[in-house]
Parts: sequence; C-alpha cells; structure tokens
Amino acid sequence: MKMNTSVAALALVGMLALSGPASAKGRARDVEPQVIEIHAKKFGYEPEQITLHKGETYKLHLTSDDVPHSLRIKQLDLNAKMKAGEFDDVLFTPEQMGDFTADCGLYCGAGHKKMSMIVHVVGK
Ligand SMILES: [Cu+2]
Repeated sequence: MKMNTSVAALALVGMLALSGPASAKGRARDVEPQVIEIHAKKFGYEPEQITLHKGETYKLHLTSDDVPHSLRIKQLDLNAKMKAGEFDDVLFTPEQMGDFTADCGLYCGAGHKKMSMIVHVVGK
C-alpha cells in the first residue's frame, strides 16, 4: 500500500516536469520571419521561383530594378508594390498549398503580361 502511494507521487512529479519544456517550445516559434529578397525588372522576377511553407510567415523584401511593378498572387491574396530603386518589406503567410503563378499587377510596358514567377507552397 505504502509503495503504491509513492509510485503515484513519482508519476505526478514526472508529469509536472514534462509540462515545463512544453511551454518553452511555444517561445521558440517567436523567431524572426525568413527574409526573401525579390527583384522585378522588365519583364520578369528574380528569383524566377521560390518555395514556401504553408502557414509560415515570411518577410518579402521587394524592389524593382527599373520601373514600378507589383507581385500579385490572387489566390493567396497578395498584391505588393515593387517600387523602383526602393525596398519594401511585406509580411506574407501563404495559407494554401500548391503551385501558384505570381504576375505583375501594374502595367509596365509591352512585356507586362509575360511577367511571372512560380511560388511553390508546400507542407511542413
Ligand atoms: Cu510589370
């Protein structure tokens, strides 16, 4: 009888010890978002494709090397301006998996419709 009680007490101590690391895990998620630099230029983007993880927040570091463009993905609710010679940071969290084609939402000349970039969104 006495032994059973101490076993139960030990089990309780073990459970309390386990609850500690679980809350520390929550803090590890407060890391700075990964920065992804993207350049637009008549008539394309650099890089031409990127891979992101669904549900993760990224900081898009956007600029244009010539005239104003934008980076638009309708399905992911993104349409960010890309200013000429100036950087803008845009926080972006893709919430759908799949292969998406980003295009330019700002008319920039004869090749405007040809501007595209592939964004792969994968699971973790
Ligand atoms: Cu454009």
